[in-house]
Amino acid sequence: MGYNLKDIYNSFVTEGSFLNGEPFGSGHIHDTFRIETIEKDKDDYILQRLNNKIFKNIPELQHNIERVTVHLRNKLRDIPGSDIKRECLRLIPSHEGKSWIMDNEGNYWRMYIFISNHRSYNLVDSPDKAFEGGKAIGRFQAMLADMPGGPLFETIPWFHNIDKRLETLNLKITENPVERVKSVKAEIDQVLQRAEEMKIILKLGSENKIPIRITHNDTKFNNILLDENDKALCVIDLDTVMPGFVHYDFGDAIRTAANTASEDEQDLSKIKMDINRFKAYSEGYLSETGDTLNDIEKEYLAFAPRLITYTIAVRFLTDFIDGDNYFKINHKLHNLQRARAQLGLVKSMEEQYEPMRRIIRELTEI
Ligand code: ADP
Ligand code: GN1
Ligand code: MG
Repeated sequence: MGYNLKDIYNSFVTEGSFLNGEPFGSGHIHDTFRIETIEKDKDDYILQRLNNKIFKNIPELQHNIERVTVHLRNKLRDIPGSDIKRECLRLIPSHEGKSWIMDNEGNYWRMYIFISNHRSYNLVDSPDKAFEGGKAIGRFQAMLADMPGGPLFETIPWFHNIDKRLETLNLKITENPVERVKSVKAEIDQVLQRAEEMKIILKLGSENKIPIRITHNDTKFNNILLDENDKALCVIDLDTVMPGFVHYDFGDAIRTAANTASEDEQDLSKIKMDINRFKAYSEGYLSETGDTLNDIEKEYLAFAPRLITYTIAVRFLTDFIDGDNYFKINHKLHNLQRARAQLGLVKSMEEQYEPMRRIIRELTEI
């Protein structure tokens, strides 16, 4: 991937001069680079080659992010003491006035200011950090609740729709494109056994018992940056901000913030959901959103981590069966390893479902 990062960088309106660019972070979707500038008093940048196999309409995707970040910045301006540059992503315009460019090879690129002095965690090691994550996502949802201008574009249709995800899994099992189905019979069984109970959130939605709101839809913990004191700083990775149920964000954050092991842990005995971190995240989240959620939304928060962890397991397994076309992988069995780890986490959540429900009931007084 010999991209000419300097030329690409110079297509955007920047303050500092290009010093160097290195791969950065551990996202599974885009190619992300940190650009350092020569002048020490100028910002660094994050430059991303966008994955347009996954996101089919980059101009609409970018338009969503423009709308969301403008709205968040307007909100932050009204809050005394806000550090607007670090609490909200800022897109850098190109010389043509767009928030993205296309290079000569047809790659799409965008650039943000690098959020300085942040901390990013793939693994969370304390209830305090989980609490801060909950506050960050709760505040993010609350600030977007009154965004003007009609619904956001759906950047990936049916993103968390478990019916559609299972349909795709079944299709890939039938197609068996790379002859891997036989090797994953046990995992397929574990998925299919649970399929029926996972439909509940969609059912509540279709009965209008839970509303569609603006949600982030990719709240894994490394998409929530903390500051140098480990306090909530900024929610990033806004590609999937679109209409959704609050359960998707709550569930995905617990999947990562309360897991005692990494997302792809090979030793399944290490994987547990830590109930203290579950409680802390819930406290942080509800401190920002408690007043806005209806009783049914609150009641089903305890179920949400099971649904989203299961959904991600289905997606990893589907990608494995499909020959690894979606998620970036580090080795041949990576998606299978991830699917197994996520199924292990689902089991741990099932075992602790009653305490999870009790915690939510106590915190919400429903
Ligand atoms: P992906 O969809 O591939 O996960 P992200 O937008 O989440 O892409 O970016 C990947 C990583 O780059 C993030 O996890 C984070 O570590 C880092 N990152 C992204 N944007 C910024 C930013 N504006 N400032 C600092 N770090 C960032
Ligand atoms: C991807 O973009 P990233 O790495 O933050 C994925 C999420 C999955 C996650 C699993 C657009 O998130 O849905 O939950 O990997 N994002 C997209 O780690 O598919
Ligand atoms: Mg990310």
